[in-house]
Amino acid sequence: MSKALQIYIDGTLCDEDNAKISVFDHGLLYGDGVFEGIRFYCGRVFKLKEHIDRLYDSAKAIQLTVSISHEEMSKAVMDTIRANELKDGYVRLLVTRGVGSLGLNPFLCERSSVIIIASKIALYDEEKYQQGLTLVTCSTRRPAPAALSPSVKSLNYLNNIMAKVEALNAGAEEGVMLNEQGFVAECTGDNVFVVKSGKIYTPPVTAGGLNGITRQVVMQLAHDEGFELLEQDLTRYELYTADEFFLSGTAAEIVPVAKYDGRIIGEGKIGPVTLRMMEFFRELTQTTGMPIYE
Ligand code: PXG
Repeated sequence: MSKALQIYIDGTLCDEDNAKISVFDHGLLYGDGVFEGIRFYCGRVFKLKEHIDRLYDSAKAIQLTVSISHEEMSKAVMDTIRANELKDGYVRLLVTRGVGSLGLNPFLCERSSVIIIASKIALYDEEKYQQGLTLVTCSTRRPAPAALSPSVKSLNYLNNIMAKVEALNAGAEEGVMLNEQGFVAECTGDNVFVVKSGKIYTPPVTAGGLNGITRQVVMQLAHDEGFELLEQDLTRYELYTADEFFLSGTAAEIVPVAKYDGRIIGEGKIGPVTLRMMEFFRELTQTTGMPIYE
């Protein structure tokens, strides 16, 4: 039997069986809260500062006061990984609105709660990283920024989950989500990139996707390696006719797409630019990040 995970809740580490929160927490009642998914590799946390900064930005945007500082949050993440004696894995960091009453008013919640889970994650089967994913377009659209900013990484993921359900029902691994105008926004938990005639394209954040940290890493790598990368509105046409198509995300890392809405992408196998980006990304994750055990 594997050892019980040590879960961080508001400054205390406890066994997973005892890691419990109130049924009156507005994170549960209303999806009122924010989260991050962070990876660590070879005993180093990848892009920790970027994730913590985005968490606090999400919190600020929904007027949620995080009870601890950025530095305390970083330390809590490190402590939780150490308590679980992990070197490679995935951290789920949540800040919930906290315990309140039955009623929407978030200001009746006394104190937000911080929950940190350090564990493992595998989104897609290993062979998909060689063969590529099958994608479909979802009819579920990303909400307009005026409804709910897609930049807020909130605990309310029902929009993305409904899109994922559509993709799975269609026998695909992932779904492409469009915005209200019909431009490509992102996938249900990953950002989208295509390659055409040697240039890399990705939708701008204003198209309705999250400004993924892996997305930013891909953009930086592309720049460093001399690729031309353009942020521009994309339609399904540009995805269908791409030479290569790949997704980026903390959980997914970089994963190629082989088939989309029945169309074979490029030659139907992992393309040279995607392969290079995967290699560069791997190199970066193995050699950078905040050391956990020093
Ligand atoms: N878009 C959305 C909607 C996301 O939730 C990304 C893009 C990629 O962003 P990062 O910063 O990770 O490169 C995300 C984050 C999952 C899962 O289980 C996915 C994410 C987070 C947590 C869980 O699929 N993706």
